[in-house]
Amino acid sequence: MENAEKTLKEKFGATEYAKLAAINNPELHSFIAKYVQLMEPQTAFVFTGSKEDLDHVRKRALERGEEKRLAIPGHTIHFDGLQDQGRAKDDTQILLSKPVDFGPDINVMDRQKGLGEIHEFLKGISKTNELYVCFFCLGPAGSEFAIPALQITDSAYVVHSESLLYRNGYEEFKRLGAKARFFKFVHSQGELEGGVTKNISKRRMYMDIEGEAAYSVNTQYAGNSVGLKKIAMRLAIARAAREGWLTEHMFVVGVLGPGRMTYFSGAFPSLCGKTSTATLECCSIVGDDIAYLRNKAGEVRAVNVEKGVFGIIDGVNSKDDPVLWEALHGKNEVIFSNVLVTDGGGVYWNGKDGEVPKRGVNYSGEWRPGKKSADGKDILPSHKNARFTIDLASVRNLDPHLDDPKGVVLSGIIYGGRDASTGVPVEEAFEWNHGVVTKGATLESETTMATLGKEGVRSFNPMSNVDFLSIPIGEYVESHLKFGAGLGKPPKIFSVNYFLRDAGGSFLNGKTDKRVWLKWMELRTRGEAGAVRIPTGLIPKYADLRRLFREELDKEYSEEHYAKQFTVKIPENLAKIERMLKVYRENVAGAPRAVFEELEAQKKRLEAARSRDGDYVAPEKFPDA
Ligand code: SPV
Ligand code: MN
Repeated sequence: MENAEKTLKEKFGATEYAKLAAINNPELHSFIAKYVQLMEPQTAFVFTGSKEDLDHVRKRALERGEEKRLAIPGHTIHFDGLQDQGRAKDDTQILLSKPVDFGPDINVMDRQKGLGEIHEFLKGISKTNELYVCFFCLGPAGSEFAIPALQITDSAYVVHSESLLYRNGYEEFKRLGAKARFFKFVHSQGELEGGVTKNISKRRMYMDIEGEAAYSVNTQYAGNSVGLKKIAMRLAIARAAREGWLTEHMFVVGVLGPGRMTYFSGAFPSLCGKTSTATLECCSIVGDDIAYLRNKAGEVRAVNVEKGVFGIIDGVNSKDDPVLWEALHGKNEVIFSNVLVTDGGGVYWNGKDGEVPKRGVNYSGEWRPGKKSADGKDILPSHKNARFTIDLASVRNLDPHLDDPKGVVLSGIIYGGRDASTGVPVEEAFEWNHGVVTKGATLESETTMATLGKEGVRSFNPMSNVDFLSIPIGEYVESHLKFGAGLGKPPKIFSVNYFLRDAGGSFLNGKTDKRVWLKWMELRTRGEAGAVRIPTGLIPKYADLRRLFREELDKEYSEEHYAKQFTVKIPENLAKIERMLKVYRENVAGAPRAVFEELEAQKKRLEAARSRDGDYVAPEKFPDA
């Protein structure tokens, strides 16, 4: 221990060491000492979240070329390397002493081997960088939900981003001292070339579940580097499973009903409309990406793990996303990433209002319309996974309960994916288990550019959370069923599908129709709207939607359009059930029985409807619920 203190004093110097000494936690001190010794930074800095500390980090990010100033004061641009534009699944591993098969698409590796490899990579990696030791808190500080988090990183951009995205945890660490059950994140961007990570072939993200620690090296893209975001989710999912609560890839929003606010959470895969739903004008936003859910006296209470947004910028425009548009043009801080920077420090992204600029600089370097990549593909002005980072304080529909230590009571949980062919635009599950299985555990979505690899491939993504699972899929689904069994007042479960297309490939919905679906779900949670009972769940009645389309969007919604959107597609639904039965039978060890029971029952209902009315059945053929 004395050795640890000696190392810390030497490496940090008196001023910085004093900040560490204020936290009475020997485990914390020796962990930090271990990594400053191993990573050999030029200098070391302790980030407490004070104004001075923040100024230091902002300045460093500019000096190091990790960020550049834009025309609007407080706005900066960060570029990730060409090969570093999304989460890298192939370089990500869950480390376990006794590796088991988690199910499709999740990499699991021997813990000792993984720790050995990553520590080898970390040796001397920060020689030309400053190392930052930072204290944050996942969830509202001082609450039952809170998890203190230590971030060690040599990237000022990571610290800057985390200062916008997470609550300060320095006071929490001081208060808890040696009692803190904290998560630990170690990151290095590695050697830089032109401001971006050079050794991409040595990129690794390893999550040590047993040690509640995670390591990420030779990457800058925030989904790989910002420890508190998706890396922390792996640690939190495992902790939650042990303790009987849930860590979910969900927004949390209040939906305004007549004279009241009703809270929902929603799980969508990346790039499927999660942030744009959470920032709708008719919503009061608590969070857009990650939620912790706990059973409190039989109700589900949820908090936002974060306090900021690292959101998709592609397609954001003033008409469809007025709340985001304002936040991206205001006096508040914004870190843009991987958009096009125009002459004079303006920014442009795909789908922004106005003309496409004639030139600029983006993640590929100098850019002009028509620019092609080495393999002959068009390079768009901004990457499809280009993003913005803001503090939620800068959005005008921020919910007053963001920092409520008790969280908000959820009345509904929504699952949504990118599904061109099968699901209806909105549907309520019959009850909890039916919803968990047919809407959550069997969610399929087309892949997007949020992860490296091919776009548009239909893939199995239980609860939109498969990328972040740190327990086997079967166990994870079981944890949802168990969680529901303990609830006296379970939230209703819904699905939405914003991406349904007609036979010609055109979308069957407008971008803002989601407001109507939300309002309908709000009424359902209060027992104030009827429904039609179809084999897969409960759907809206035409008359309710016609009224809501008028009220919300001033749009005439025809019965013909309703019939098109809500026709039950029996062959597509049956095919999906077969795919899911196969996956759960063959690829998911220990799948709960309820999965098979719910799917078989749904199959029977669909087959009965088909023998009565054929393959494609209009909603009018089904009875009111
Ligand atoms: C997502 O891809 O789901 C995100 C951004 O929210 S990332 O940090 O890359 O996970
Ligand atoms: Mn996300």
